Amino acid sequence: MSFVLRSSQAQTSGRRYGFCGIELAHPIVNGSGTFDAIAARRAFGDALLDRFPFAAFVSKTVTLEPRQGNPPPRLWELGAGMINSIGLPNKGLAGYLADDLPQLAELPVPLIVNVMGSSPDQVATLVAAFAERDEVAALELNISCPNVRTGLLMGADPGETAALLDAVRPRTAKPLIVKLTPNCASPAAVAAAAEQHGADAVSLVNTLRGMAMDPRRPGEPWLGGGTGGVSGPAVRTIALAQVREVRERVRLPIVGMGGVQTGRHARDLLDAGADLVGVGTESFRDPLAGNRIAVELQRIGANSGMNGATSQPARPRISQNS
Ligand code: RRO
Repeated sequence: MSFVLRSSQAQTSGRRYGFCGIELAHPIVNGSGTFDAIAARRAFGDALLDRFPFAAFVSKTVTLEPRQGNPPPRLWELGAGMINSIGLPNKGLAGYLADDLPQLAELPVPLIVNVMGSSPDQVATLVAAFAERDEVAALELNISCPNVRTGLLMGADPGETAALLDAVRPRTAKPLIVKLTPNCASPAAVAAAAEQHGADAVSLVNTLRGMAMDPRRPGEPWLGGGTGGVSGPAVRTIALAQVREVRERVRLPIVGMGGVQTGRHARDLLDAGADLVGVGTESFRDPLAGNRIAVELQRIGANSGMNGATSQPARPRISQNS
C-alpha cells in the first residue's frame, strides 16, 4: 500500500538558487535527520520523486562505525516543539555506502551527506570516503550534536573547529558546510574560524540542549539519554538572532534553520541573513511541509515588509521622540 501525496509541488518561477556552486530550484532544504527519504519513498512510492519537498536532501548523520543510538524514550513533546535524544543511530560508513547511498542517489535533488566523528582524523576519513562519490554534491560536518558525549567537542570552541577544518579541508574539493551549535559562547566566533580555515558554508541552528523530568519518577529525567535537543517553534527567535549574528561576522553562505513552519518564517530567516532555509521539526507533522513552505515563500516574495507601490514600510514605526 502506498499513501497519497496531497500537496502541490513548489512551482518555481524559473529562478535557480546558487549555493556553493550547486543549482537549486528553491531555497528550502531539510534539516539533517528530520526527513527519512528512504522510508518516505517506501510509504509514498515514486510519487515522492515527483513531489520531493526539498531543493536538496541532507542525509541523517553518518559515523565511521554503526551506532544503535540512545536508550528510549527518545522524544518529549513540548507545547512549542519537542526534545529529541536520538543519539545518531546509523549503519556506519560501510552500511551507508552499501545500502543508503544508492537509494538516496535516486532522489531528484542534490544530495548533501552529513558526517560526524569524535576526532578530526575520524571526520577526515569519512570526508575522504565521500570525496570521490559523484552521487554526493556536498558534505555537512556535524560538530553540534547535543546528544552524544563527544558531540560538541569540535563545535563549541573556535580553535577546535579550526583544527578540524585543517584536517578535513585537504581531503575533498566538495563543498564543506559546517553545522554550528547554539550551545556555546559564540556561534559567530566558531563560524569565523570555520570560514578562515576553508569551510564553504555554515548551517545553524542545531538543537538547544534541554531536559524534561519524568512525571512518574520524581527527580528522574524522561529521556533515556538524560538530556536532549530542543527544536521547533520554541527555538525560532533564537535561530533568527544567531543567523543575524553569524551573518554580521562571516561572508559564507548560511543555511538558516530553527522552528520554521511557514513561508513567513522562512522569509524572516532569509531577511536575517540566511541564503537557504532548513525545515526540520515541521516535517514530522507534515512530510510535505518543505513544499508548502517553498510555495508560501514564493508568494510572499522579497521585501514583503514593504508597501510595493511606495517602498515604504507597510506599517510605519511609532516615533520614539513624540
Ligand atoms: O541523533 C541525534 O540525537 C541528533 C543529532 Br545527530 C543532531 O545533530 N541533533 C539532534 O538534535 N539530535
